[in-house]
This record gives sequence, structure tokens and C-alpha cells, in this order.
Amino acid sequence: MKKTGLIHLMLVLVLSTTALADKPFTIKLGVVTKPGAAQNIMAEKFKELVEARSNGAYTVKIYHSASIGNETEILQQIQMGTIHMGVITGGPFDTFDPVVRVINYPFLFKDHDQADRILDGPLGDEILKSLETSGFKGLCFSENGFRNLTNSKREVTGPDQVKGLKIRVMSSALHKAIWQALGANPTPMPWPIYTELEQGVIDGQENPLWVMEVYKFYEIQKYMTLTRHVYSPHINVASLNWFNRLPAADQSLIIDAATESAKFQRKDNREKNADRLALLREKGMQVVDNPDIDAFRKRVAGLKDLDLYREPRVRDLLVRMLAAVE
Ligand code: EAX
Repeated sequence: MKKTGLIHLMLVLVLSTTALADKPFTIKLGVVTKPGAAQNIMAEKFKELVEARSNGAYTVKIYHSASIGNETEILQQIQMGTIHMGVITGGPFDTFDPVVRVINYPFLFKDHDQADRILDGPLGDEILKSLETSGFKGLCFSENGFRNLTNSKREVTGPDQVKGLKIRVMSSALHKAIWQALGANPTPMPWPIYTELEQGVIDGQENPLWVMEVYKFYEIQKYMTLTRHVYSPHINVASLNWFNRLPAADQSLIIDAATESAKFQRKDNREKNADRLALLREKGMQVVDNPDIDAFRKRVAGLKDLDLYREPRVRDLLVRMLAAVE
């Protein structure tokens, strides 16, 4: 315990002196996805704004395509301060702070407007603030988007056809529980997963529309169902130790640039969805537009009573979140 504390302090000192001495200072930012992905669009916009506004004081280096590890590993490096920032999906985050499970709750948000209103409001702030307990400065939410099911086996119009499908899920206890409740055989696996889908290690996966396009899942997944079962935000985070030692003006610059980039990215992502759906159909995917959402909802209704939400502060936030979306 003591030793870890000392190493931590040394790291902090190294990081803070470098921040003052080196100009430009290079902000190392990690994303697991590749150029063209939602996370990368967020990261690239952030880079553009920070570099343009800091008068040469900061450059941003984006480590992408899992070059520095999967999302769990990127988060660990951010905790240690060896990577300064990340754009990370909600899934793997919930092992670091179970409060993140509240925003990934199935069928929580009705639409984008509601998601924005809540995540950009006091409840979203509470979640960002909570991340400080695990060493992250939560900056803002950009988006992966509403997640949809794809698979290579059969058309899915309701949960009955999900039964027995081997579905890859993110490394998240919540996502695993959702697919268990739906009758699937969920397999947690880090990103990327093309090879596993191609080789049939898994039958299906679930992600927003951009993923099926950017990662060419239309080549290997014939069936898609617009389940929109989870709204999947990205949490934009910085290493708390690093961030706390920045001058106040630089902190504001980073927060403002991240917030503006998130607004830009969410809009961009949403504007492209109609064309994406058309493209995926054109590429041969068979799409179920209106599955039996009520039946899906019923199967996951008991999730809020699981141990996943047992911790009092997590439960309390879930209860207030569910009330806020009513
Ligand atoms: O953004 O692991 C996942 O399913 C994520 O959604 C992935 O990073 C794609």
C-alpha cells in the first residue's frame, strides 16, 4: 500500500514537472478504435481544438486501434498517469466504478434529446464526479450511440430467437447480465472482434450502426435487429493526478475543448445514421426495423434488483435516473 502510494507520488511529480518544463506538452490520448470510428472523431476534434487554442502549449497524440491495449488497459494507464486521456465506452468502465452501470441501464433513454439532457445535466455531472474516486477526471460524454444486435444465424424479431445465440459482449458485468436475461450465451471479449465473428467463435454482437459500417460487419453478419437496447455513451476522461496539477486556465481549455468536441461528435454521428442504415441494407444485411421491444424490456426488467446495483450510492443514483427518464 505504502509503496504504491510512493510510486504514485513520484509519477505525479514527474508528470507535473514535465508539464511545466516542456512546451509543447504532448497530451497522450488513447482510444481502442480505428480512424473513422466514433471515438476517433471525438479525439480528432479535441486535438484540433486544443492545438488551435493553446498557442502551441499543447499537442495531442492519439493512440488508436488498440496500439496501447484494450479499453481496460487504457483506463489502467490513465489511472497511473502514463496516458493522460481517453475516450472510452461505458462497458469496461463499470469494473472501475459501478456507477457507470446506471447510464448503461437497458432501455433507459427514449431518444438522443433525453440522453443529452440527462448526461449534460446534474445526473451526468454526478457520474463524472464519482469517477474521481477511481483516479479519473470525468470531462464529458460523447457517444457510441444506441446499440443494435447483429448475428450470422437467424432473423431476430424478439427475445425468443435470441435464445442460445453466442453473443460477444463488452467486458462488463452489466452487459453480460443483460444478454443472459435475454436468453443468449454471452461471451465477454475486448474490442476488436471481427476475426472471432468471421471464424464463428461467436454468432453475434451488439453495437451502434457506425460500427457495422466502419468495421465492415455486413461482410460477416447477415441479420441485424434495431433493438436499441442500450444507449452507449463514451466517457471522456483524464488522469486525475495529471489534470489537478494543470493551471486553472489549461483545465478550462481542456474541459471546453472536450465539451465542444463531444457536441460536434454526437451531432455528426446522428446525422450519418440514416445513410448508414441504407448502406448496410445495400450491402445485404437483413434488417428488422421494429422488433418486439416490449418483450425485450420485460426480460430485462429484473436487472435493477440484481447485486450489480446493490451498493447504496449506485442504487440511489439508479432510482433517481429511472425517475428522471419517466
Ligand atoms: O466502439 O467494445 C465495444 O463494443 C465498443 O462499442 C467498441 O469500442 C466499439
